[in-house]
Amino acid sequence: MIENSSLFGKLNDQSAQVVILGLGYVGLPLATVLAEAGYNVTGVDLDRSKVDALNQGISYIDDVDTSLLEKLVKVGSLKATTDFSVVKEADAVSICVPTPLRKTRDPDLSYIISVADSIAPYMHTDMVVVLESTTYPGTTRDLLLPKLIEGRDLNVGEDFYLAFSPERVDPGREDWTTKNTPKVVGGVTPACTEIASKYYQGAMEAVVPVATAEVAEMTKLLENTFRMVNIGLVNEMAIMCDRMGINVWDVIDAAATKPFGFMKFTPGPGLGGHCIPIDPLFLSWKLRSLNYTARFIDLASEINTGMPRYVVGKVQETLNNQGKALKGSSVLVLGAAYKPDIDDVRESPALDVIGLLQQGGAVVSYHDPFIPVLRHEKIELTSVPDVMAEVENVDCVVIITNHSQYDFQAVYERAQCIMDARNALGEIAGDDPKVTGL
Ligand code: SAJ
Repeated sequence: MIENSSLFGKLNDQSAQVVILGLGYVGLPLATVLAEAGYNVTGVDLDRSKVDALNQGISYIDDVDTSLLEKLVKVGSLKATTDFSVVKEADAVSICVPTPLRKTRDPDLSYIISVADSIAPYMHTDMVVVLESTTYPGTTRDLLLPKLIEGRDLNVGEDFYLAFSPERVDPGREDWTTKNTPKVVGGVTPACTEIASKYYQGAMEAVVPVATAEVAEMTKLLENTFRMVNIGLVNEMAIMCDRMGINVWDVIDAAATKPFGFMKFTPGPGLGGHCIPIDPLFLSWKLRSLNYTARFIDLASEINTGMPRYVVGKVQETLNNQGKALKGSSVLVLGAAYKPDIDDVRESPALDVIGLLQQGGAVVSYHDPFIPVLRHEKIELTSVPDVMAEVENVDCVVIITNHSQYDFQAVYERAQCIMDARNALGEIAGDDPKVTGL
């Protein structure tokens, strides 16, 4: 009986030794929550600066409070190392390493493979391993499991346990955190689901056991594909409304008054971030290997990746209305981060818009209060020091990221013309022809 195993007992009273592999925006919050719950947690990362910072009780992740980290390190509940051999003493291991896409847009599982190879020599009986990195269905069972048991007499679901649990960390969000966001857990066997659920039940407010690791892997992909496809839909709505001379923002606000059966998404200059543009492509890649085309994902991806070019076309239209050509005009890109009030430019549409403007012969500058320098492919720009002076000086301002600290009333009054890709001006502009929207 599982309940009689020593592992179950250690998970039940949180006396278990826990190892978190990867101390980034997922791993560090997870390590902190598990240590706070009473587990004895060791974080492992190849980045010595992360390991040193953690051992000094210094948080390098905004979502993790330094005073809490300092307390946990001081009482000995949490420490860090670069040495994977700590796994040989571990009762529970969570893998929180990146799963990016390659340049060819297919999944890069090299981090998962590297970690699996690093811990395989230390695998032992009576332990549970949980993969948290977003990936395509089947990774846990078909790729990770064989690497962990290769050459060892370990039977999954009997001697040790293996599961998948999607990370649902939204950096910067304060209402839903690692601790209170329901934790989906799916095992390679039912016993794996039970043990992995027990592991997280000791620290999370709600654990949602599901039948298999594949269900858990697919859950995450549905969550983020749902978002990506709906953003693609609303971006196409913006294009269609523009063709008909209808204000798409009025339409969306009116639709959002429906108290059921509708969820508000807003159009924009494209899809940024390390989750939404990426995760659905894991699914479409996997399905291609099964000779199936995930048409919604491909279409939404086509629409979303086409938005930067659509925005640049609108900039040309805006300048044209002023009797100016894009070539030789000065254009200020306002906001470079992929969404407001953060400092992350990964996959940001601002990068595409800047590149396309430069290709069109515009003299491009940018401002972002969180991003002092932009280096990406042929882009090498520094955020302008005086944003309002630049707003006044350029031929056109294009609003890409509506950081809350911008004074859009002042931007409207001082700019010669504006392309507003976020409806940041709202009612400020009225029907002023110097302003165009999506
Ligand atoms: N975007 C739109 N229109 C929208 C919503 C977003 O154009 O209606 C754009 C944003 O500008 C951004 C991109 O999509 O460029 C992604 O935005 P996001 O709000 O989805 O933010 P992310 O990338 O930080 O997504 C994360 C995800 N969290 C995890 O994967 C754990 C996502 O599942 C969350 O739903 C999302 O945060 C959130 O709700 O904040």
